[in-house]
Parts: sequence; structure tokens; C-alpha cells
Amino acid sequence: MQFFNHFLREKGVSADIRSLLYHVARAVKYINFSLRAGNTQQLTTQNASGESQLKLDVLADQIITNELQKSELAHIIASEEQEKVRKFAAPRGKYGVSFDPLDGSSLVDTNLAIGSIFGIWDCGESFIGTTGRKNLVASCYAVYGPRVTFVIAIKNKGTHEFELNDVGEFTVTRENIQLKPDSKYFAPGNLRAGKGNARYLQLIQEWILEGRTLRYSGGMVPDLNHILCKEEGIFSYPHDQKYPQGKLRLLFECAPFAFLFAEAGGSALDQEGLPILDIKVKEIHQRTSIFIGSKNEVEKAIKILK
Ligand code: P6P
Repeated sequence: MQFFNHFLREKGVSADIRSLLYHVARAVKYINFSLRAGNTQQLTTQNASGESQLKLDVLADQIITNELQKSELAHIIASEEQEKVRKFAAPRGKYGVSFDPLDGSSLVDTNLAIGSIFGIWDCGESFIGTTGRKNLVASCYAVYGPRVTFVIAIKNKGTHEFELNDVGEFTVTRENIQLKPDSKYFAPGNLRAGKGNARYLQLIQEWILEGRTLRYSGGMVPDLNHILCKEEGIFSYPHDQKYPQGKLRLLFECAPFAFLFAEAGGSALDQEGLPILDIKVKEIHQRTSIFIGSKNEVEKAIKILK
């Protein structure tokens, strides 16, 4: 059983990134405690995207912000819950951190799994003008389910899963996750888009006629976590009239996941076939369509969509 920090040190991960990830892992622990303590009341406020908030959305944002400030390594942070980028004194290092503090919080009342998503960027003074491929140095997510798991990818050092044990430590449970190129699973998001997009309807129908197994919960984190844990699958969320750019956010959700999947030998493209990691950040709440998972499945899907 290898502990989180030892594992990363053995992998040759820099002390800066190890320290930042240590603070992210601590934030995940506090969010988990708070979730289990039942801070799930609905608030009357809305987030930067006009979505209703739970007390826990705000609390998770505060917990992560405090931990990143304490790290002294994150000098700019962008949260899905905050309109603007926040700047901090970071005498130990100049990283940017983007995060979705609690993705899928609308599922909390149904007791389905939810998660937190983080991107760590080497990006100077601003996220604007960056791409995941050039500027992401690590990304990670936590799943708050029956177990708490924490999946981390470090540039050129693979994607690895850790589990929170009963004394509050993260130990490695999966090393060097590698996705198979093909899959029997599918996770089709935004089926409503099929109404105005015959090609998406055709793709869903092909997946059904091929007898694939549906694995979809409505939470991006557990749905993508299923693909990484089974080492195969495809998740789709196309744009439509309601979300002409797509619903999911580039900085807080799609670029960090595209990085994790690239380190696991998978692929992530937008509906037009552009790699998510090559999409330039123009504004921090920018949205994108996304097809992500087993390489061959993503490529086959985009061929039909285009
Ligand atoms: P829809 C949750 O609200 C979320 O942001 C992602 O976690 C999830 O993949 C998507 O939205 C689900 O969207 O339109 O099906 O509710």
C-alpha cells in the first residue's frame, strides 16, 4: 500500500506539484466530511453561470480556495462558482489552478455520486490564451461516492487512482491507467440534441444496435470515472440550441479531463473534431462540446457527427 506523497515522489513529480496536490487532496477530504455532515441545503443564490447553488457548492469553493492560498503556490485561481479570477500572493511558485468545486451538485438530493475537478496550469499571469496541451502540467478529480477516490494525471507521468482510507490517507489503488482503443460501453449525454441533429440520433442508434451497455448517471465526474476505471468507454455531450457552444466548461471540466484521458491513452475532441487540449482559452467560463474516451470510439463518433 503506497501513500500518495511517496508514490508521486517515486514518480519524480516536482516538490511544487506534490505540494499543490497535497493541498488539493486536503480540500477533497474536508469537502467529503462536509458532504457526509449533510450541508446539502439549497441556497437562493446563483453561481457565475446563473445556476442555483447548494450550501455545499459555496462551502467547497471556500475550502479549496483556502487550501490553495495556504499552498503559496497558486497565484491565480479560477472557480466555476466565481465570476472572476482571484489572485493570491504565491511566494513559492506561480501556478494557475482552475476548478469545479462540486460538479453535479444537483444530484446530491438523489444521493448519486458527485465530484470535484481541478486543473493545474503553468500559465504566467493569466489563463487567457492558454491551451491544455501547452499549459496544463497536472489535473485531477475526486469522486464522492460509496468510497472517496482521487484520480491524478501528471504531464508525461500517467494517470493514477488513489482511495481515501479509514484514517484519512490516500493510498494508490490503480497505477498507469491505460484505455483500450475500443469499447462496449457508452455514456450519451444531452440526448435532447438528437431532436435537431439527425447525425447524433444516428450515432446513438448505432450504439444501441451494436448492443452496447449504457453507463450514464448525469454526473460528468462519475460518468468519466467509470470509463477510466473500466479502461474503456465513450462519453458524449454535443452542443444544441439551448447550449450552442456546448454546456460543459473548458477550463473547469473539459480541459482537465482531456489531460487525464490523454495521459491514459484516450482521446477528447469537440464536435467539430478539434482536440479539447488545443482549444484556446478566450474567457474563463467558456463552454465546449466534448466526445471523450477510447480513441477509436471518439474518432468513429466524430466521423458520424461531421
Ligand atoms: P444535463 C452536471 O450538472 C453537469 O454539469 C455534468 O456533471 C453532467 O455531465 C451534465 O451537466 C449533465 O447535463 O443537461 O444532462 O443535465
